[in-house]
Amino acid sequence: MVNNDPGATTSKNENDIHLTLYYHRYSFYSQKVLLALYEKKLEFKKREVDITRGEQYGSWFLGLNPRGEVPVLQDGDKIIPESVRIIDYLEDHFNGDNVSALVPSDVSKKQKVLELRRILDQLPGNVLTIGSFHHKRFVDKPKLPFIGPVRWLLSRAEEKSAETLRINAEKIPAAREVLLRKAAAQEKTHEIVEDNEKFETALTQVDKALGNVEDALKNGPWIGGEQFTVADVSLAVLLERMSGLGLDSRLWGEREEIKNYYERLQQRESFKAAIPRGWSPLISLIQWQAPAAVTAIFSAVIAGLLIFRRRH
Ligand SMILES: N[C@@H](CCC(=O)N[C@@H](CS)C(=O)NCC(=O)O)C(=O)O
Repeated sequence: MVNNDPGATTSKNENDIHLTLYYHRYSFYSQKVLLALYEKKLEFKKREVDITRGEQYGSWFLGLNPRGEVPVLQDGDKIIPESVRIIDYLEDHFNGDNVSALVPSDVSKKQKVLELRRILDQLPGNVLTIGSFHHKRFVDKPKLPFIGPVRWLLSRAEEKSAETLRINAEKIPAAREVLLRKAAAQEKTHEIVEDNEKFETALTQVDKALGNVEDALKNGPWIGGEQFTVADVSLAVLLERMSGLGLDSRLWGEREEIKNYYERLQQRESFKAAIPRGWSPLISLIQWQAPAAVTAIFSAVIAGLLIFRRRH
């Protein structure tokens, strides 16, 4: 089942498509899976879950993923949550002619690529995302959707988020445990992002990792060499987020390899298809500004959409 149109959502014969992706277009983790699916040119159905309005805590979705998080992949009667697990599943089950492999077949290259992915996936992106709203001195020219009013809104929503998650935990018994866990995690994150020193430590950690990426890219064009791999999937979405937040000049303003790599990414069809561009992200965020949705903005956008937390 190969899809030659990277932006296509459906095939002519829906019955032939066994893969369904439950996702949200601005979700960091969903974007990784979309990028992998488009790279592999697999046909799949998309079902957007409105995590800005709590659809992830509806019983139908909790049945798919009790954590109440996108992305989730359904392959026939198999349900696979967690972005890394989904990407590995795709890699294990969909290979062969016309399907790009995202993991090198050479054993030592494979190890290197998987190690790079592990390092990239562990970076404290959640802290940088939320922290960049507080520590403005590191931010230079943020891009859509992270511009002025949105930053202000997200920052305000973030302060109340743990409390909101606890209130929702009482309202949605089926998701009580998971919401209480998220509230506790959010309290910890909030403490870190408010602390200058801890925020700078997180920034240094990403900076150091990107120093190694810069060296690796000297043997590019992709991070593992000639082949676009799962490590590029992680790096691409990370760079896109950092650039959106306005941390790009700080993190790779002086790194020519990463600059050129990021340019190359923008030309790639899979990347264009996976990452929404233009005004639509901003319009969506503004639509969420209705008072009742401020809660959702935090829990979905900050705690979820923007969080890189690795919980698998
Ligand atoms: N470890 C998970 C994280 C998934 C995640 O945090 N998803 C966010 C969107 S990026 C979500 O669905 N958040 C909704 C919520 O927490 O209420 C993965 O890798 O897929």
